[in-house]
Amino acid sequence: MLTEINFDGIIGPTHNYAGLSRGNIASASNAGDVSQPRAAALQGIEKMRHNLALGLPQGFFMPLDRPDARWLDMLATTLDEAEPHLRAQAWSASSMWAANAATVSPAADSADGKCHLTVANLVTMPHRSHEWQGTLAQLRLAFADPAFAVHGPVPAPFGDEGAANHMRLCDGHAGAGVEIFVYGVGGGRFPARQHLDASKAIARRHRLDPARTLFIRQSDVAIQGGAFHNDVVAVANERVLFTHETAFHDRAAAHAEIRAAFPAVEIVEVPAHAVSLPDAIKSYLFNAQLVSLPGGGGMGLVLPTEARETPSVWNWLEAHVAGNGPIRKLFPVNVRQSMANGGGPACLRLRVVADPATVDPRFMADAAKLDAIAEVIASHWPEAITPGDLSSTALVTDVRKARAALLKALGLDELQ
Ligand code: SUG
Repeated sequence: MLTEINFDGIIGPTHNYAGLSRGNIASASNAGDVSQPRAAALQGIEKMRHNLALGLPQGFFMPLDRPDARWLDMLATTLDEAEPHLRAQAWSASSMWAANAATVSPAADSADGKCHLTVANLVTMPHRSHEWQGTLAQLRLAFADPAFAVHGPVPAPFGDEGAANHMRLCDGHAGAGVEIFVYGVGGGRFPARQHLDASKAIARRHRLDPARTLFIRQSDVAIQGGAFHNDVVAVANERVLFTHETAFHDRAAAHAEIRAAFPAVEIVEVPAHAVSLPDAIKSYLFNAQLVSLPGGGGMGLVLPTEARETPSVWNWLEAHVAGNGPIRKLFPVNVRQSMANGGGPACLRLRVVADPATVDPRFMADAAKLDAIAEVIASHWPEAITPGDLSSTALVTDVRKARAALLKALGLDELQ
């Protein structure tokens, strides 16, 4: 049966704070801090356990091979000799943010009836520009069934950041939907990471119906305020679009276009006077998983604990839940280690509408498997990484062993 599956990126053993993402306020302000890869990865597992316990199908992706010596080799340098900025870019565990792995169009939206996935090129940020090769290898394995079509990246220089700038409205996940691609226009202090030409190329490649495909411009205010992806200011699930007032460039026109394409839409907009853009970004209110609770329980919002700690946000949410809004339940989860690099609950997952029976079972989670993964993490992931540790050869050996142990535990050695 077709259902929405959330694939979370398992947080890799090299998780660290190198301040690599310009325009991402958390990444910049925590640069140089000591990271806790073990705690980070266990927080990610805990989130998966939580969602599985809600009755939501859950999958996962493996961390990539980092530090990426092959990439440094292409730059004619080595882990020992690389300049510090290149070394940090080679070490990044940024593939944990699976929302940036690919753009996914469910089968019902495509002319050929296949579920299409295009791996994101992530070319705007050097540390993320070398993720797609490892991610593509994994997507080809997980989604090898003929129900899927897995595509390589859109060519540079057209920046593509995957599902983080893509929303879908539908009556039930399995049915045909309206796909909304949100793009940014450059020229400001911070880069626009999703380009319109990339989004259009993906829509063509996925054989989407132009009548059910929208391209909407992200507001400069949001980008320059630190919303480096649309999923920092908006999230959609089934008929609901949950969005901040400042998310789109031309708010009224965007809402009108969305209503015209999908008349049943329920737009839940948080006004800036209730929650300021800085509060929305600091709390990651919108970087939440808006999920349909099994058994007709309405929708729930799996959101970071930071949202509970931000009074304007929590007040708005409590009033919404107490009223007649579509979000019936709030589930704060602790993903602080990821949050400190600008990655909330929604960044950590990629949504794929699929029949779980068509997915390679090695990528599907159950409680026992999550326990086994947690055990590998607890015994192999480093407890802490300081900026100076990135030049330690002993640490390189340790993190490679850690990843190899995980691949082995899951029967995924071919990703070595
Ligand atoms: O690309 N942070 C990521 C966070 C991605 C969040 N994803 C979504 N919003 N979907 C980024 O900016 C920081 C890494 C560092 O600074 O070490 C980083 O890459």
